[in-house]
Amino acid sequence: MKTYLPKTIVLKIFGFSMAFLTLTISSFTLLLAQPEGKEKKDKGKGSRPPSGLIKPSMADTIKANVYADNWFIMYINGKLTAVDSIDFIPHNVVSVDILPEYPMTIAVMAKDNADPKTGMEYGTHIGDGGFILKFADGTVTSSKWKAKSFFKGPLGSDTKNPKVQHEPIPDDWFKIDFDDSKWKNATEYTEERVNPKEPFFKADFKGAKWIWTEDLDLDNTVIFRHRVEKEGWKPRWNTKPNIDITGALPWRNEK
Ligand SMILES: [Ca+2]
Ligand SMILES: [Ca+2]
Repeated sequence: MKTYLPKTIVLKIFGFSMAFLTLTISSFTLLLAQPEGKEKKDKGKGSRPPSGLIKPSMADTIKANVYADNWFIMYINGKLTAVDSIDFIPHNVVSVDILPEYPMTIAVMAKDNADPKTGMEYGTHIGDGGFILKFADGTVTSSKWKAKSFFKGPLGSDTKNPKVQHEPIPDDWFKIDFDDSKWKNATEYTEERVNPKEPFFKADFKGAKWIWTEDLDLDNTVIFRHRVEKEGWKPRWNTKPNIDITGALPWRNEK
């Protein structure tokens, strides 16, 4: 016995198969076309710099860990780089990525928590300072740093009749060419003396020394400066920022 499918059914099956095949081919073509289209779009956005330009990458950056009792502001090569995000307590570690360029001039203003009129905190308490820093390039605080106090008090530790001494802070204290040659070297202190709080022990400060002036208690505003040399160093990158920050730092308008 011979069996056959009616002509209409055969046509329908054939038509369906053809439609399925066309759909498959067009999907495949679309899939192939997509990466090319995306690539073209990215190129249009200018992800690739003009030839000859080399941008720094995250691999060129280093980690900077800083801890101040109680507050600091840090400039590197004359540029504002980090500010302690918490003025007073809790004591915190500020950890930021920096793009190092050598020679590197580091300028830090550190402040103990002290009333400008009495030099004391919590009424009649004499608080102490302390500063420590470590960069992943091996830069650490030590007595090789320069240190100078600009606010001392209460003079003679006299808490009954407190007197203070302020010295004007030079406008250009953070600049690369500021002359600190007559400043004394910083004094190193032990960890026990400064008594840092928990966050200090969670960050890498290995090899760094606690520093301040020779008076950890009465000197309340201290500026530290240090220059890191790296002979023969050249940046791997050749791009420079075109950023004007005069409006962002109104107290620092360049003349
Ligand atoms: Ca103090
Ligand atoms: Ca303090």
